[in-house]
Amino acid sequence: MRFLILLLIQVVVLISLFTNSSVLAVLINTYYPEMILISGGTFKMGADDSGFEEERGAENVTVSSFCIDKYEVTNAQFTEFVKATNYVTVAERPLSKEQFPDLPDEERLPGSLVFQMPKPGVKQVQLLSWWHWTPGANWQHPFGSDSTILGKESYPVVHIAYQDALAYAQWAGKSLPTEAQWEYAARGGLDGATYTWGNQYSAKKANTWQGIFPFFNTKADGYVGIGPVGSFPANGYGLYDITGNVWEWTSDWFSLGHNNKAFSVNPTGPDKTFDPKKPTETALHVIKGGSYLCAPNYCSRYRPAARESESPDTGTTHIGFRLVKNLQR
Ligand SMILES: [Ca+2]
Repeated sequence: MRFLILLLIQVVVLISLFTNSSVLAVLINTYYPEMILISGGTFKMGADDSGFEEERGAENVTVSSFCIDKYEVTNAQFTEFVKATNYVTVAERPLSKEQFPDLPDEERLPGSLVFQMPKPGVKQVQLLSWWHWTPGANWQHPFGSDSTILGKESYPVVHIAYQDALAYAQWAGKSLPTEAQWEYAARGGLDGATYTWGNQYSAKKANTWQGIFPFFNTKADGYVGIGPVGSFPANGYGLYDITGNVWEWTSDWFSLGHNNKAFSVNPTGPDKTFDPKKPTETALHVIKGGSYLCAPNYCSRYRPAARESESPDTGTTHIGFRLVKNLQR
């Protein structure tokens, strides 16, 4: 049945190329109500004036029409996947002796990195010292074994490593977005704008950090941590939390800038990864959108052009994902 629906959609995609896409939109809305049909087009990918080297070399990029999830994948959706497949996430597996030969056994326990605000009164901390390896932290226990997602079914799932997101995508019959698909969708038709909603920062448009990161959060946007998906206004294409709340995996390898994408159609990223901030890492994927931990005084990555590299085996309390459905093969 699923195959027939997909076949039907592809036939309609072909017809739509010559007529109009309203039939396709109705079909998508019927069979994939959790997704939005994004009409393909050309946009300026990246930002030359943001002050971040990795975003430079903004170039025209074209993407074909595709569908993308309206929301970040939620705890409820991930629960369905795990119930159906008995999948065990990376954070729930012990660290192997082969990969980490020097670690003592007690440090091989399953776990993940959890953000912790410095203690009150602390005014200076080392960079990244707010991340704490926490045994027992995983998608079902985001802050360690004593924490729970009960009552947080509509929150985005977190502590998701790249291969966890891929496994979910395979089960759902969808794909991780390329960086180009993600950024085109995130811009919501506002080509060249700094934010998904325009050019002025607003605490009311996305779940970000207000106050001085990492020391205090004024909660001006209503949330100190992650919030239920859809708590902030949608962008121009009807996508919620595409910036802020949690970072989202893309399928591209990370490298600096965009010059390799000039005038390209449906780019899938460079052949290999390189991030001068992490010179020994050879496999880093692009994550997009920033999170509830992004503050104006720190990383400001709640922008469609913003990008960061992440190791595929790293989840943390602020990385999740959303998926696409490609309409053309
Ligand atoms: Ca997000």
